[in-house]
Amino acid sequence: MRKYSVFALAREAMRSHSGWQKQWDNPEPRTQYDVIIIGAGGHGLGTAYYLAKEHGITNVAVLDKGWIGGGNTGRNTTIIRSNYLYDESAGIYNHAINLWEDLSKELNYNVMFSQRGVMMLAHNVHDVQSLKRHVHANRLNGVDNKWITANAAKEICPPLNISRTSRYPVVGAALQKKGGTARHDAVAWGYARAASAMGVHIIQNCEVTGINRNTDGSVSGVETNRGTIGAMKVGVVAAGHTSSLMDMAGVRMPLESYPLQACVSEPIKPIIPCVVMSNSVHAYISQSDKGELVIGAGTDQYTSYSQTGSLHILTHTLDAICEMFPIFTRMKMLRSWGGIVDVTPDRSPVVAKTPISGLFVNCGWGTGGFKATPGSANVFAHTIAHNQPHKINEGFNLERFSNGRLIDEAAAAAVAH
Ligand code: FAD
Ligand code: PYC
Repeated sequence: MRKYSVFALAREAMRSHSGWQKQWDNPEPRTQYDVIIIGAGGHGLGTAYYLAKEHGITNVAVLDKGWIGGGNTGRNTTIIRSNYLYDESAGIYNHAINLWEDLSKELNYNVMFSQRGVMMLAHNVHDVQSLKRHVHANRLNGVDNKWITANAAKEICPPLNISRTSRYPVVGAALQKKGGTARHDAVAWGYARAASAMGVHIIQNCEVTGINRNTDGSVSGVETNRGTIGAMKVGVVAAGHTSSLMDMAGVRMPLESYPLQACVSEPIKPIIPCVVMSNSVHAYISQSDKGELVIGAGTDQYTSYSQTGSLHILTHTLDAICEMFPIFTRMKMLRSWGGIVDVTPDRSPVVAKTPISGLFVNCGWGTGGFKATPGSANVFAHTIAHNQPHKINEGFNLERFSNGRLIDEAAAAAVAH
């Protein structure tokens, strides 16, 4: 089943861009930076880019234990939408969509943002109520989303089976037309190239093994497999690994890490014109520009740092996809893979200061942080530069887990999380 390694292909592709590779391929770390970002995924690289571009802070290093975009940024299924229930979420995900719309131009790098629409299927009365509630809440927040009938869903996406006798009958759907997809690794490469051009150091194969503190408790830098590196401020943006990194600074995080997996089929001619998600059966599908059907499963039901999901979870997803799209029953899987996502108790992220002076954290995006990449990076850079949150990420703080001001988005994704 795991026939090709997507990461070997990604590495190969990066090597072939040797001109850019030279710019970010392991510069010697300086002894002192203004800001160190731990994690060269889209959120970390984007943060460095906005620190340099919007706040004039260029003495920045982005450290990664592997290679850029080798974490969840290069492993996700690229769905972008902002149809979340609560005001805080509408704020941050819509901020992201607005930035996505200009990102290719801004970075001079084609991130292949495609607003092909995201359709969320309702299969029963509960789904109808929940999705209609989201539609109403979204419209009040200026987020586009509308309710459509099963026939309208079929008109938009002809391979969808809407027979009343199917195992998961479709009784309607919510459609966010501004939602869609982008090319995941292009986002990391685009931010990396642009940040590097402004003087940011991007240091791969550099694992952070400790977070150092001054005698007054504030952050003084990090320990790495390439030695001690000093910094006035440190931002942890290491999805899936946040708890162990924050533990190095003595901060206990309200997070659990789970494997999340996906797969693609062999490539075929264009057949799925939008993203189709089913919250009830935990399956979703879209088609990449290369023609592969991109299919995602739910999280495993146990915590783990393994970057492989359990086979029965993927099997369930493929069963559900074949029920909803019988036309795909004889398709062949090309490859499958997994990532590790970290999940908070209310399924919303933390983009915030921490109790340690100079230490900031961006985590807890769970199964849904790709869509947020530009928005999250933009407000995290603001938070680091100003030592206080941007209005958009004020609610995504750590204090909410003690004062109870939770942002409960547990029903927001079509992914078991
Ligand atoms: P990452 O890209 O994971 O980057 C973190 C980096 O930190 C990694 O490169 C890692 O090597 C590095 N790191 C970790 N520990 C250390 C250390 N000690 N020292 C140095 N570096 C370290 N979201 C969506 O919105 N839509 C989707 O369709 C979607 N589908 C998904 C499907 C799958 C299968 C998975 C796994 C996730 C999916 N997500 C999706 C979630 C999304 O991928 C993540 O929320 C997002 O990519 C997180 O980006 P990041 O930059 O924070 O983290
Ligand atoms: O948040 O839309 C999402 C998503 C889809 C797949 C994984 N996450």
